Amino acid sequence: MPRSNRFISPDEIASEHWFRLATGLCPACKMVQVLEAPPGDEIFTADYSYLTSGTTAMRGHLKGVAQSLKLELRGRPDPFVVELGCNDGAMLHTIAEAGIRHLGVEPTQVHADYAASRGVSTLTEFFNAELATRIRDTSGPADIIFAANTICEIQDIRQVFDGAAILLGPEGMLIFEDPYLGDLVEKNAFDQICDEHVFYFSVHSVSELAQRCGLEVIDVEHLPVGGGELRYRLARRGCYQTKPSVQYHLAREARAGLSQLETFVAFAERVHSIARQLTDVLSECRARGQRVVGYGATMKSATVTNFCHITTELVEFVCDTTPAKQGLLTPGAHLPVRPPEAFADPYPDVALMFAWNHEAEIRAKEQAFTNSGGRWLRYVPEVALER
Ligand code: DWN
Repeated sequence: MPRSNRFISPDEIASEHWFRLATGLCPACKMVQVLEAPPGDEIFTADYSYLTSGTTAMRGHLKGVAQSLKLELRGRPDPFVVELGCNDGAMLHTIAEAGIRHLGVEPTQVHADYAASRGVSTLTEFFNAELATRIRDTSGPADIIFAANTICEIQDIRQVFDGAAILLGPEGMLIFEDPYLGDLVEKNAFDQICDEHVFYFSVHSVSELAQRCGLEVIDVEHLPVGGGELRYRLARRGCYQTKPSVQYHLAREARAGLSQLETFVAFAERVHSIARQLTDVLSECRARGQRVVGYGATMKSATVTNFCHITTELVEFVCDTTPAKQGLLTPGAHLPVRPPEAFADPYPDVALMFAWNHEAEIRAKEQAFTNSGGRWLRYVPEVALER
């Protein structure tokens, strides 16, 4: 597979980096993870393209996170919030505006600079135990460490949890949200599997990891963002009473067999069937002379287009609102990425919904496409071409 967020120009095709995308289940701690992935400093380079504020859904979600953290910190003397992977400051700028002491740890320079322009204090570094010690020595312990779609992307994950145990105050909390293994399996969302997502967390695997670092999961919340995520709330062992949500999700995971290899063997079989069906439907559309365009050059679409061998023979191009992706080619499959205006110029017959986790927003925005007879083609949770 290619790197899922490396959109390239034609002259970069020959030097494109490929790696073996395979996942494994740890028999001991039940963590699901990729077996090989490029190191973080080769993924989160200075021009890393993903912008948290790039979609309405994520902007709104992270504003809500900031508002709830402000409420949680109300009444505390001089609280200190640290965000790991603050990206363009989509969450922290609200905390900064409220005058709450904060720090955004963001290794991608272009995003850290943009966050700083929004009044966010940033450090352009990767978080680890050494940096945690430095932050604590200079700024004191953190009341809250927050991360969204970040911790699952850090290979040396012990460094993150050990760092959190160093940086958090006695009653401090580590709150993070990442794509949920339960949703991935239930929705057949195989496109969530890619180089950036090193770990596919469950409450079981996060609890095991937390225990090894002197922390424990005290609450869990299921979120609709990103195709289905869990928000984990961790604290020092014994500091807080554990909420019923933890046992609820552990029981749910046991029923779903999320710790058994058989579950993932069956998942793989479903994915192969979806891949066959998707390429069959696309080939039939093209055989009938219909135009097919991709909607949303998502990171997730790199796995779909390369696993299903989707070329420009099947999908003409992909439209996307992200300026940094436009005019480039998608990773591996090399589908041209064009601005959103190209979608209606003229409308295709079929639109392949790569950004399925934003479907409601997209369908509302593209009502004219549907009204003109355009049809949406989905592949999550199964292949479905509208009638
Ligand atoms: O884990 C991650 C998730 C949170 O976001 C990151 N490592 C990378 C990224 O994954 P993704 O690219 O699959 O995320 P999205 O938010 O599903 O990507 C949406 C893409 O679709 C963006 O490139 C923007 C585009 N888009 C569009 O062109 N028109 C999105 C909407 C809603 C639209 O109307």
